Formats: sequence, structure tokens, C-alpha cells
Amino acid sequence: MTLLNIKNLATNGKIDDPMVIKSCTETQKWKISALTPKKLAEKLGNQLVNFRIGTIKKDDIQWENECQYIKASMSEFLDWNDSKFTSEPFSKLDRSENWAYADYIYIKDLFKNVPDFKFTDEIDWTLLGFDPDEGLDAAIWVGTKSSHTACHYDSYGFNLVYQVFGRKRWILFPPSDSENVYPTRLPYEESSVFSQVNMLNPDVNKHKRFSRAHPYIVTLEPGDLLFVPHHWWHFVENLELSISINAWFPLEQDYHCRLHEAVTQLLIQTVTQSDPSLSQWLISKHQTPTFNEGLSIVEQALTTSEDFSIVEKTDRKTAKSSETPKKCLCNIAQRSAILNTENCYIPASYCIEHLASVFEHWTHVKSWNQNALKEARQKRCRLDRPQLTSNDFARCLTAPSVVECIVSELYRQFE
Ligand SMILES: O=C(O)CCC(=O)C(=O)O
Repeated sequence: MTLLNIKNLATNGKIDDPMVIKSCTETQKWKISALTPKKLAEKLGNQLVNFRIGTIKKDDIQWENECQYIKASMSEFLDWNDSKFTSEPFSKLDRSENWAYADYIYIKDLFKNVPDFKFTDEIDWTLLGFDPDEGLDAAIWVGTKSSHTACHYDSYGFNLVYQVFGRKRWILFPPSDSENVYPTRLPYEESSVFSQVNMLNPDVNKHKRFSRAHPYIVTLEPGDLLFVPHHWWHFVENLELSISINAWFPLEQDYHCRLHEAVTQLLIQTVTQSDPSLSQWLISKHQTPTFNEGLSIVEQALTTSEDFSIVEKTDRKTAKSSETPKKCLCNIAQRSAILNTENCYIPASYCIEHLASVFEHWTHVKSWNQNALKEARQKRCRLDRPQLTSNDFARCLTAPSVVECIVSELYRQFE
């Protein structure tokens, strides 16, 4: 019998806050739990792996479209990490100035040439209540200290993250904070919505509403399992050499998200065609389809989301007329009981007050106040009218709130 049925809890709305299970008994049974960077390098031999390279800057994050991408073996990566002699391309990168991240690599692809590797022996999602054919597209993330992923949310499903080696810090924000973290589709990556806020040094003059956001902060250690609910924002940073794995699991509302994504893709295609310089925002892995291909993807998504759109519309009406913010508001004690594990805790106590001790430079976010807002507004009025660029216009046109209006209009027109 499954003791910890995460699938049931997550898909039936019994947990809708992030949750960490410290030293999770179930996942520690997985063979992959014993993986270390050294063992990984031995298993993979000379096989080349993609690494994302960023510059170490104390208070500046690196967006994916600003990173370099290289291919090297895992052992070259480890030698470089330890400042040992290594060959190109790592030898060209100054270790003290750069970080490297083999991020979001499908486990099945990475280990396809490793003879003794069997996915279900390594990772057994059934121990968490999933069916044997679920979670097979899990990804692995191997990064040096300071490597990070810019703040974003994933369009589909919910996410389970297992920390295998080293420590990794997650800063999460609820979907209700969306307007406080300034969503954008530039840079564009299919199914990721980025925040414009620099999480290592937020500019509160530029992003005023960020001071109202509600971060949940947690440091994952080896053996910890993190549940990331649907559409929760996250900024993730490796605090030391780290390995983690994750998988996204589908939810019913993904039908609606698929239509939202299809419309966004079509708009991105349109703006990059009108001004090719906007292509700098495309994260290289992804190619946008032609306009007609994009249109037919929207059409398909509209057809498959039709049934769901009826539910969505009803939900939206109810949401407006009711003040209840959440489907499921059970307290920590109740949830611990549901999970039937002593090691479970919810990092909800990591609220805004906690920030100062985590990031000293965030203290100015806390001290920022209404007077500062007034001053900033007056200053802006004194400035000359800023010039509207194609970049500004593209950012507005592809903004998730605008796309949501288009999606609603599509539902109305094709009812
Ligand atoms: O671990 C990371 O750097 C990012 C992980 C992430 O974005 C995710 O699992 O959704």
C-alpha cells in the first residue's frame, strides 16, 4: 500500500501550497538516491552533455537567452569545477568568473548508452501513488555553486523535485503574486513564463509591486522532496555542486494552458517576424513555427480545450461572486495528518520577514514604502515621455494577461 499518495493529494486539490518532505523515506529507496557527481561522470564516460554557462555576479541573475551553451563530458565539468586542468571548451572559461549548469536533461536520453541503467529501478514514482507509466520523462539538473534558473512558472501540471546531492535554494511565490513579480514572455521559452524581477537584487523603483510579494524560501538537502503546485513562481539557485531530478505531472486545467501557450506562440511568431531583432529573446532550443502552423496549433488546442472551457467559464463566474480565495484551506496539522509522516513540513512560515536574513540586499525591499512610490511617480512625471520601442510593444502584446483576454474571446467566438 502506498503510504504517501502525492498524486491523490495533488490532483484532488488537497495540497495547494508548496510542501517539502524532509528526508523522504519513499524517495530515499530510489537507486538514484545514491548518485554522486563522481559516479555520474564514471557512468557517462566520454558522452557529451549540454551545459549552460553564466557569469558569476554577486547580485545579478542571468536569463537563459544571455547564457552561453557548450558541450563537454561530465568528468571535464567536474575537473573544471575543482579548478583542475581540463580541455576545451571548459579550459577557455575562467572558473572564478563562471558557473555551469547541465539543466533540464531528460534522464532517459542521458543514460541511453549506459548498459545497466533501467529507469524504473532508479526512480519509482509508484511509491508516491503514480502509475508505472507516469513520470518517465523526468529530468536531471547538475550544476555548480551559483548556477541558477531565472524566476518563472511552468505552464502545465505540478512538479515534484527530488534533491539527490548538494544543497539547492528555492524561492517560490504563489500564483496570486503574479502581478507583483511582473510576468513576461520575453525571453520566450515554450511553457515557461518568466518574471522580470532580478531575484538577486530586486530593483524596487522599476518593479514597485514586488515589495508586496510573498516569497516562500526553502533550502533542499539531499533526500528532500519538494512539491511545487500548479503555476507557482520559482527562482532556483545551487548553493553548492548539486544534482536534482524532477518530473511534471499533468492536471485537468492543462487543456486551457495549452490554448494559452498556443496563442502566445502565435503572437511571438508575429512580433519576431515584424521585427527580426526581437529574435534575441528566443531561447535557442526552441524554434517558432510559421504563422499558419501556429494558427493550426491554436485551432487544435481550442478544439481539445472546448469541454474544459465550459468548466473554466463557470469557475471564473463563481470566483468573481465568491470571496473564498482557495479551494482547500487546511492547516499544517491537518496536512501533516493527511501525509502521515513526521518529517513533513510546509515552508509557509518562510514569509517576507524571513527575507532579510536570507538576502541582506533584500532589506531595501522591505523598507520600501508608500512615500517612495509617490516620489517615484512624481519623478516619472518630470521625465520626458519615454520612447515606445518595438520591444515594449511586443512585451505588452505577449503578456499573459493579454493572452488570457484573447483566449476568452476565442472561447466566446467558437462557443
Ligand atoms: O532546478 C532548477 O534550476 C530549476 C528547476 C525548475 O525550474 C523546475 O523544476 O521547474
